[in-house]
Amino acid sequence: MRISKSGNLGAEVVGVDVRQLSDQDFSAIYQAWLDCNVLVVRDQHLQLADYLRYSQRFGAVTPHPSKSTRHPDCPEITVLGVNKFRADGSLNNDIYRRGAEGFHTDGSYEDVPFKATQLYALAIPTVGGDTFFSSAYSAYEALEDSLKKLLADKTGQFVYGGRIKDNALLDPADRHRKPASHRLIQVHPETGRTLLYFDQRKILSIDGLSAHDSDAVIDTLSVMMADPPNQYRHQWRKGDVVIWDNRCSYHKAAGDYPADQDRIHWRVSINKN
Ligand SMILES: O=C(O)CCC(=O)C(=O)O
Ligand SMILES: [Fe+2]
Repeated sequence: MRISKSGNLGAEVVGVDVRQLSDQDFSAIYQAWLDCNVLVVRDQHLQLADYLRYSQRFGAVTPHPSKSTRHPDCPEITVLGVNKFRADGSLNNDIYRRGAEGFHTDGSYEDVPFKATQLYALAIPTVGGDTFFSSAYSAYEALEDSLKKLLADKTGQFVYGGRIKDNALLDPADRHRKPASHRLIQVHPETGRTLLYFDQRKILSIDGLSAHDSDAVIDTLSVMMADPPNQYRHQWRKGDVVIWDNRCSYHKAAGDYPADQDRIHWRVSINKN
């Protein structure tokens, strides 16, 4: 097994079969993931059960709230990129551009957000379809001192769909959940590093500010998140298994590949334990 790190964001592992991974090699992978926030394992050949078993080494895997996109034989696995054309032949952007509407962190609408998300690439288009990542540690460091101070003790309210109610992938009965509350400046529980916890697509408001000031701060942070500092762009290959740390990174899909080609991933949400 060989692990190469590209700076402090993104690590690549080659020469390993995750179906047969020793505890020692898994520890090295886990540490590289903590160090680099995003970890890519190349060249895997996995069945549903293999993928689930490997994912569970990072923590408990739970079904995603979008029921319509769960794998029919395995609810813990969401399938990305299938059924992107409607019966009338039109392109369904909720599927095709899922995750492409801006940098975000997954599960901020949960009281305990997903620790990690992992994707396994089953089909990759010939062009486009990359995923962009960036570091929430770097975003914190890039904040003006006045904003670091203002946000130090603030919490935000987060809900699936956020201020614009972008929640078409949820069943109608699941669209009215209570927002979750999270501190905006956090210390990562495993690395001890300080980060900005923010998701422009899911945040509703910042507690303790007037509606005007809350919107103004959300707008300022959203401008930074349009092109956040310290990015890694992942160009997918079939067989890649990529895991990212939702506690300290943001990501977005490019959403730009030819729609007549397949881009299909198995996706899991990994919880704290
Ligand atoms: O398809 C991708 O590249 C990422 C989609 C996404 O945001 C997610 O799976 O959470
Ligand atoms: Fe996402």
